[in-house]
Amino acid sequence: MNAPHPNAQVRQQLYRDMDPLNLTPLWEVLHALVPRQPATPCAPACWQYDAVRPLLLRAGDAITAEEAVRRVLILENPKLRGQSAVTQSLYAGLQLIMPREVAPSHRHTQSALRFIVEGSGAYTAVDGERTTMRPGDFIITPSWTWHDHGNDTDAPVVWLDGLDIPMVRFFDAGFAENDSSTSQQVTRPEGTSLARFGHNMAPVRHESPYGATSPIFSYPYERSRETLEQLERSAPVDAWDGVKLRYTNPLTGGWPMPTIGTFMQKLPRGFTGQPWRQTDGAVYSVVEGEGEVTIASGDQEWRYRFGPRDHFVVPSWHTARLSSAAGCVLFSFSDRPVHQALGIHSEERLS
Ligand code: 1HN
Repeated sequence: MNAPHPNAQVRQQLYRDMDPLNLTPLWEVLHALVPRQPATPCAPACWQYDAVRPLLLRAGDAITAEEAVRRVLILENPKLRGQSAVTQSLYAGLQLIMPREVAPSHRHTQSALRFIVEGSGAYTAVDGERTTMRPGDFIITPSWTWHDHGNDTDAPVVWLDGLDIPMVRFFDAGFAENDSSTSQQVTRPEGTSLARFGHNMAPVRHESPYGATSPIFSYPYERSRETLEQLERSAPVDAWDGVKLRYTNPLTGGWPMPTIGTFMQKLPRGFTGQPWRQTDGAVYSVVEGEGEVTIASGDQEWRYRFGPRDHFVVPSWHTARLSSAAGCVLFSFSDRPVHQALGIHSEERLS
């Protein structure tokens, strides 16, 4: 044991005397405030769909979509239980909508993404336009737009919700409102937004209809998959990412959402990826195929084998590597747009 500092008692008395004035000494916490490198409290985690699905379907018996408003099982980071957070800045959940159900119309300042996991043919309506949901589609609900969901098919439909809930909570900037009707009125035929903005063209006299958010609110899987397949055949495969693309806002070339970056990648058959780490923690949804992710931090290591519809989270500044014997397709999202806007994004590609 070190001998106590000669001033230890003087200091303790000083701290006690300042405490009632809501004062505290920086020098006791400085090292934790500015760590030498990111020190997230988040842990890696994996949710296997085989384990989650029965619970989701039981939720389908236990509560209606209308009662629940949104029937969702939140994917909580094991080290952030009770905070409705998958990382410090992001929320993720799996939402179920049963045949003939409606999730009532509302709007909020939080932005949402939907990534369709199971079932085909449910719809989400955004600002008067419906979009049919198919597995692998990436769909956006821009901040403060009315949205409701419905399922006119005979099968349950499940999607991954990604929202910037913890971020908006951090900024104390959340507003929300319920619509006067359960399902909003349809004012435009399906596909109008994609036709206007999704073909490398744009209306001649347009304003960005959703501010910093993409005017396309559905990015169909068919197109993403075809693109990745073509690139796998015709372009070099990245040693870290396989074939990986980010989704874009066609009006700016930037991210589709101001707070959340989204990606889709294909790992070719037999891919053994190099390790990397980056400051933006990311959530992955497995679309097709199988593989393995290894995540390491300090002397700890996590290894998850994954298959279709499984979800996992790679926290900030954890070293990760992906491999796939059979080949696979992965969707992912992170808070990278915010890191970049603040000039604090950092990435290391290791080998
Ligand atoms: C929300 O509005 C949806 O619209 C899903 O489907 C998840 C989680 C927290 C707050 C609002 C939706 C949500 C949410």
